[in-house]
Amino acid sequence: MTLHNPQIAELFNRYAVLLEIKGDNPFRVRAYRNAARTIENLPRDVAAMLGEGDDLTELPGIGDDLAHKIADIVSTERFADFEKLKKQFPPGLADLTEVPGIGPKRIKLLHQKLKIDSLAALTEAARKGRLRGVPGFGAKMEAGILRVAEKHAAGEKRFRLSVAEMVAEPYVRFLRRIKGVRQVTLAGSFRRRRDTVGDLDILVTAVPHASVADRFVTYGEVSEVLANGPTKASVRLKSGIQVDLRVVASRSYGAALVYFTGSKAHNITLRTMGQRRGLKINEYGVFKKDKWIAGRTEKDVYEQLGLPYIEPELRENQGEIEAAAIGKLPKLVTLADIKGDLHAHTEASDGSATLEDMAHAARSRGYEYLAISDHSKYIGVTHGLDPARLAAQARKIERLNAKFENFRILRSTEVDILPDGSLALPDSALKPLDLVIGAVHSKFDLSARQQTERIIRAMDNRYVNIIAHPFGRLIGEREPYALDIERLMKAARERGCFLELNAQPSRLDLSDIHCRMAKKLGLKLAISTDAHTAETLDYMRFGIDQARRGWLEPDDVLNTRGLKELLRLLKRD
Ligand code: DGT
Ligand code: CA
Ligand code: CA
Repeated sequence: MTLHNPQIAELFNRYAVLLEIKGDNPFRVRAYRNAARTIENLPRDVAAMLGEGDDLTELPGIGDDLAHKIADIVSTERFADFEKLKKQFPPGLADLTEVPGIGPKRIKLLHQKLKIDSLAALTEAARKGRLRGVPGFGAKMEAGILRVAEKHAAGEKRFRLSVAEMVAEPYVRFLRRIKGVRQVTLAGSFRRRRDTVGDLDILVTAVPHASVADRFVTYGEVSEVLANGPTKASVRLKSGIQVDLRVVASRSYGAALVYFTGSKAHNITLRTMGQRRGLKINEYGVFKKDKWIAGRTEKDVYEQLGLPYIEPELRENQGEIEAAAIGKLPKLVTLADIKGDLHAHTEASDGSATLEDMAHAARSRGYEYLAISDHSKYIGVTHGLDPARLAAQARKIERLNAKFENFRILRSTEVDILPDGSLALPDSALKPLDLVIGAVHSKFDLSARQQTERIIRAMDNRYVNIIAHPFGRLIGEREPYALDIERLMKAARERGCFLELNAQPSRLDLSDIHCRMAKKLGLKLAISTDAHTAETLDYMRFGIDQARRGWLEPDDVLNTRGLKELLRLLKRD
């Protein structure tokens, strides 16, 4: 299994772009885009699903034809239709879509007006200011193009945490099966749960002479061996991710784990603290006058510095060591603290599960409530609900709720915030709901002041409770839009509104830094999955990861409250 979900999704997206440039049937174009989105958001690797005989046509937007194509791509490692279509165009043309904001129409325009047919040509034109004359290409677009070019030049590519997980888990299983191996632990930014990782760092303890590194480089997914020594190795996988391995003895496990979990800045501060106590700290242990005194567990290492254990998510040298020293570490929120999910979709709009299935899935996760927040009817939104459909859904929810004990579906909507800050649904449609989520899905290019005021205006509506994915970023695809987040947070707090930490691994919006800002400002956040399928209610854990990185405690999170208290907190005025 070689091509993973993100790569298959990318192939489909690029294919859709070429189809569109060619002027192919718009339904076909949309079908490939939808399929790309489905695959991208799957919680499991599609290659693994095929391996287990799963029927892909059960996935939303995947019919017989697409299911065959996916199976083909997985088994042949190439997308034949795409290769064929590509031959009709200059070779670099589809790469142009990597630039945020550049779609088929603009590519066509660039090609016709300036004969631009590759990223290199585009960069060159941007540098020389030749794009200025082309309609729709302002200074902002120019800056975006140059940013993408820089990233390419630096070979800098980071991978979403969820993608890294899909790649890492089978590798870890492979390593666990090697004879003589004891522990296998993922360290680095992966363990600190950063939203993206640059590479994977795997720490292994093993009996002496277990030849772990030699086996490590034989893994089927390896495309290139970068280094291979007795206790260290590095490889690049076919997915493009680099993986570093370190093998240590058991008595160094804790010290090595501290070292390779990082962050580097956290480690440097620890080492400096150690020096003041006459201790040397490295990946092999804590040493006093060259004598090993600790290193078996992480707790032992921190203890030598007079510190309690510090959770990996906090290890960014952002005050966690100082907080630990005075016994003021936060008691971080955990998945077990979450009492419900406040943002989910059903087949009524663009989700794929029924209301009943979503409720069942939420109950089986031990939740007390689930908000069903299908999209409002608005241009560009597929199957958005108008007031009549929303009211009908609310009645259906009430009938279902009558059957539940200790569980409730909350009537909600994800209503579009229009460019002027008004909402896509009238107040009369919002009033009967249990909670209203406002979201921006259009006009991303407003100035920070305009965008902030647009959202504040939406919160001026007394029925609005939560602002979804406040920055609108899509990790690796779309930059966050300009926003005065501190002003927005203060405005939310004043109005009794909340902001969302959207737990989709492609969003994670608000980010860790903004979680911390919200906590400092005394604004509670909702951690919500925005699930479009029953399975992806499990994305909650990705939201929890970022909340923990943002120092959030249960009290800082809206949906750690039981139903009664939640409804009280949602009341405005
Ligand atoms: P990444 O891969 O860019 O997402 O971030 P990390 O934190 O995983 O960084 P990476 O893979 O370069 O190194 C893994 C850990 O190893 C890092 O978090 C701390 C440790 N480390 C790496 N280089 C150094 C160093 O020069 N000094 C110290 N103290 N630690 C280092
Ligand atoms: Ca790393
Ligand atoms: Ca590394």
